[in-house]
Amino acid sequence: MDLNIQLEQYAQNLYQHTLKECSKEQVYVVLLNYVKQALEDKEFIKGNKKVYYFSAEFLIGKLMSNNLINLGIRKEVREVLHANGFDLAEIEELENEPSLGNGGLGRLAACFLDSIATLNLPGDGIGLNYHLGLFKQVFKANKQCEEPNPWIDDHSWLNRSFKRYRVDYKGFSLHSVLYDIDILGYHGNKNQLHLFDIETVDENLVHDGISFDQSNLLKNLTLFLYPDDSTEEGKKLRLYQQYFMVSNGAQMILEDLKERNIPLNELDQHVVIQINDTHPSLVIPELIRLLMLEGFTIKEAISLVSKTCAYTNHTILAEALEKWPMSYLEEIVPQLLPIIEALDAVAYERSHNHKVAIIDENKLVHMASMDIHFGYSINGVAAIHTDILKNSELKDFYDLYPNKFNNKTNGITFRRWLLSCNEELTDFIDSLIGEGYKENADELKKLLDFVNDEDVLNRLLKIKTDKKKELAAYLYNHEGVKVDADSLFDIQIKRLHEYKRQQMNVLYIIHQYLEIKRGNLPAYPMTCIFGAKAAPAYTLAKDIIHTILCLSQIINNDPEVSPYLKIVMVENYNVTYAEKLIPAADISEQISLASKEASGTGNMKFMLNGAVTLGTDDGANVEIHELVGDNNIYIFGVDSDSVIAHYENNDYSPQILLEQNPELRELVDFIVSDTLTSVGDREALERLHHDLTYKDWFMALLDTKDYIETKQNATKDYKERLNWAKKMLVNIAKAGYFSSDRTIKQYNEDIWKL
Ligand code: GPK
Repeated sequence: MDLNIQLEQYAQNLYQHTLKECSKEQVYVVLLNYVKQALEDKEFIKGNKKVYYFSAEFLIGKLMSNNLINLGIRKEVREVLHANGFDLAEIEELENEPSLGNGGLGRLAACFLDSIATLNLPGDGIGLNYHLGLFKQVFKANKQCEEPNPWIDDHSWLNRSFKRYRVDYKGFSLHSVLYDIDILGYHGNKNQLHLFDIETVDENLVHDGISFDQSNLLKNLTLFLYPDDSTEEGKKLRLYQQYFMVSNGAQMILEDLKERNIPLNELDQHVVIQINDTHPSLVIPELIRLLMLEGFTIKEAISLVSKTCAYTNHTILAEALEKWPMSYLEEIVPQLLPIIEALDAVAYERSHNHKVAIIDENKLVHMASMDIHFGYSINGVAAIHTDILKNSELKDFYDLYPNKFNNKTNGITFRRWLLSCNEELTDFIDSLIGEGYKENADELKKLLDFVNDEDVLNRLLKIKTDKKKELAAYLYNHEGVKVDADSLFDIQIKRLHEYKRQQMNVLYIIHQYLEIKRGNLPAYPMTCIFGAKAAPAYTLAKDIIHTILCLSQIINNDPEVSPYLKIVMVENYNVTYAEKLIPAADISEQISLASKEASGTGNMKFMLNGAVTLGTDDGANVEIHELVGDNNIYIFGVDSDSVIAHYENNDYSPQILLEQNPELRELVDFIVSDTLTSVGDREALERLHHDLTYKDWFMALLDTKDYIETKQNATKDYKERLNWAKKMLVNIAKAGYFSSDRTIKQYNEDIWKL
């Protein structure tokens, strides 16, 4: 039936209005109901074997635009709405962004769900339905404050399921409820994201920002993602959450097999569980426990589960490799302890090496160790990351199980990160090489035919400028800052972490500020944009945000400086913001300390949208560098082997660097200058200054000089507009490798075998 007539019917049924009479909010609900029905009418992807992607985070972003694209009706919907006086972009804007993730790991899970469905593979996500999400970031007095981020309302994509399970903790049980979100493949059928919850969560428990009574599980279990774990109670709450996720997921999987009359001893032939980082690792002992309840011996259960589970590692930072005290497990899930002890014994029998123990001498249970011993695959997320796992971080495990280790370089879904967020560029690419690249991303290479075509290069520049103008208008409305769309947009958006080195970017900005003050004007005016949330208990990360906000206040209000330099730190950076920022970027900042960024995925999104990378040879930057070649990327900094050697020899000293390098000292000292302390909190600024001077654990000062020089070169090159456009074109053309469709094909061929 005609789309217009159908939407009119929804408007009539819901509001007794014609479309034209509806408010924007009502039009959103009309569209939501229409699309939800269209999704309901789609078939589930079927198959003999299915992957379950277990993840604490699913950073799915708004879903309307992507569902319209995958249904193949976005343009048609736009026209119908337009004919009725509405702008689709404005309607899409009204959707709340689900706050179910934190950073790259959660966004990767979301891209993977999209690609799994697009490749017509049976695969569902398993996670939790956090009511208040991570947190909403607001800036007050140049500082990050945290507020709850409620995202669920009457009009969401969640579908209530009838499935319910009982999850036993020591002394009590919780009954779950389940919400499902349909995940539609591009022009295809659907899978689901299953989000478990309890019925009794009480959002009114929260007061003063995001604090709440952490003891009352019935009311708080699924309030927040990553509740504050600086207290013991908070740590335990995270354990309660993890067990809730995996027990529900495991029960659902076994129930499904039974319903399909599949004998449970064939588990591994019908199910793969992909464990996304260590948060879901307890699924291993839980599944073993459930199988034992079904009559399997522990030996049989271990063997089955070991053929079913696969683990992905996302970092070499020790802080993210979880270790749980046995005493917590005893207190919360005592039923798992004998199983974990048995697993520890098997691990020792196999290895005779305490370095790969599951339970260490301090009675800590190492989740990653359990995953590696009792999963059949362990993968890193970029080539260099997997190499570091094999050769240093997890070397003892690699020696034990060389065949389990494999690399799966991350990817991104082009549906969201090109088709949805940059329609202008998408249409232009369509006009040059056709639409084949939407199913087969490698075809983007055909763009290389146009690398000397001036018309094409000029069109590319024009599209970039248009996206920058759009962003500038948005920044003016939302951040109250006027930026010049003709300046170079330099963007660093990612979680705030010392290893990602936003503080090094700060030193660059200070350098530019001081130079401009001395009358040395830059080669090109620049707008430096940041977006980042800091973990609420991560003091130094918050100090870095504070410094950026203070700098922006000083610089943007200085008439001598602001024509050449502007600083914007956007509030509450999230997926929706990324979709506006990335298409408008000229330079993509990927400046982590070599060896520390497992992959990065923002780097891929920028590249696909024609930004040029300024980065270290770290994570997937290494593969980007190989693909685009030296001329189309700006690489600087010490390499990962040297960094690893510095840590091993313990020979890095920021103090010595500062003594030898007065220019560097001037930059660092500016952090505690009168200029900055006049607008900032002296204590916070001094803390950062002190850290950089005496500790600098992630060696920002080691690369600062090279970073500044390389960025100056990029700025100079940027002036040669056509030459720069060639770099943009090559980056887009070579981005095909980073489609998550490619990544998922490799997961399937090497690990899942669906
Ligand atoms: C890695 F360990 C973790 C974590 O807890 N959260 C997270 O977002 C990221 N990550 C890595 O930092 C990125 O380099 C990587 O691209 C991303 O996971 C996806 O693999």
